[in-house]
Amino acid sequence: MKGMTRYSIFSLVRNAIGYHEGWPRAWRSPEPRETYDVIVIGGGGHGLATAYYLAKEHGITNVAVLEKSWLGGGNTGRNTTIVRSNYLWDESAALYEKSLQLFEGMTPDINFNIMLSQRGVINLAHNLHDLRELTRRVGAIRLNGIDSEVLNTQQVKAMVPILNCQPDARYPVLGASLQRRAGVARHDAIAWGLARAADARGVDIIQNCEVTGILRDGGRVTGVETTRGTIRAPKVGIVVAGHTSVLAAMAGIRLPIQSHPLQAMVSEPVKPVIDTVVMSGAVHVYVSQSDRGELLLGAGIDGFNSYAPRGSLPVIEQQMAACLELFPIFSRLRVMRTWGGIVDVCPDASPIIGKTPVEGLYINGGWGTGGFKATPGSGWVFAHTMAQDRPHPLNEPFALERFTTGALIDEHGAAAVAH
Ligand code: FAD
Ligand code: PYC
Repeated sequence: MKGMTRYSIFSLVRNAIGYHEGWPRAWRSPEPRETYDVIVIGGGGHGLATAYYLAKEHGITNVAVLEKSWLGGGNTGRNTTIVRSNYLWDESAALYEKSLQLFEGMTPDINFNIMLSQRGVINLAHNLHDLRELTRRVGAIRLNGIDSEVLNTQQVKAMVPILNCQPDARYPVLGASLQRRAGVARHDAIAWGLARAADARGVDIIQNCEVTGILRDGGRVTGVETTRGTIRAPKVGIVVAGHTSVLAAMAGIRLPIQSHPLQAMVSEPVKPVIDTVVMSGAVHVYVSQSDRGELLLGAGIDGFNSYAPRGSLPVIEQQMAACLELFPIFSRLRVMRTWGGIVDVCPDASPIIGKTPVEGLYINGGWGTGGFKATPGSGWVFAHTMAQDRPHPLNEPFALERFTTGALIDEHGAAAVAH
């Protein structure tokens, strides 16, 4: 309470008993106009960040974000909130580091607390190969000026006392990599804060507006068909995560993307037991603890393709088995909820951000299991690409053409969660 004014205490009490009545809307709910300068399809974090940076960095405010359901109801609201920039290749390191830096300045920038908690992310090594690979990665990451370090078993145990570090464990812990600036951020806050900030700059955010067709005049895009009528624009960005290939197909473009379910779960809340994020790519489980005390657990993708945002029981079972090998102390915890999202996976586990063969049509997708951490960076480079009709140097390597030139950016290892 220290530092709170009498007004804010009064306001807190009044709102607590007043059913939140009379609160102003955080963003408007306008009817769609007939035309805009730019249409962004998809009201997840990446679409909202694109709209925000179009307005803020490029002065383009005649923008509509079209969302088929509610803001952040896709992967933005379903992910496990891990942010980090410990990627192997220079191209990825630069992009994800830009994003982490934008996250570091985002709360004051959009005047909304995104609850960035730089509690560190630990990636475990369970055998000598893991350890050598991880050590090589740490070297590459540091060469790009990004913080990363190798921990030995004792250092891991000191940071995560509840981790089973016995030498005879089924998955012995031989060491780990640590990025101290990595951590978690509140996913809903990022969607809501970006929506409010974009709206304040004049962007129209239109929910319950599904894009059902992409309009072309020869080789140019001219707008979209939606469940709320035709909306025209000379520039259209597709930012729809698991549905990227569906939307691209509406414009006659075939993408090398597959959509898979990715699941996560939370336990009942308990007192603080783990104050960092622990991931094991080899065992396929990762754990952090939420502000409410729940253990937040995730695994790899479900192997089958699907557009239904739920997964299968065997993946949950396998994930729980792995989790209990690493953290026997969790054996009596109850799982409260499980859910899934649909992730869009490229063959090289890197995203596609750039122009398409259709003039005025741009794609930002293929983030697979790891796009939350890229939210502001992705929006920032995509806004540049759409505003200037050419990629920013940071997203130039992530063009669609790489699948014909062969200049792939293979980040399967850095994905941390198999995809
Ligand atoms: P979304 O938030 O999915 O937004 C796309 C929007 O497009 C949706 O709201 C959807 O409704 C809308 N849309 C789709 N079709 C249409 C249409 N026809 N018309 C209009 N709108 C449409 N990444 C990390 O970095 N760290 C993590 O810890 C992490 N954990 C994850 C855990 C799980 C369980 C899942 C599922 C994903 C996780 N990810 C994580 C990945 C991350 O969530 C995504 O890569 C990222 O959120 C994608 O953001 P987005 O804005 O592109 O997508
Ligand atoms: O990319 O760090 C990540 C991640 C964690 C969980 C899912 N993706």
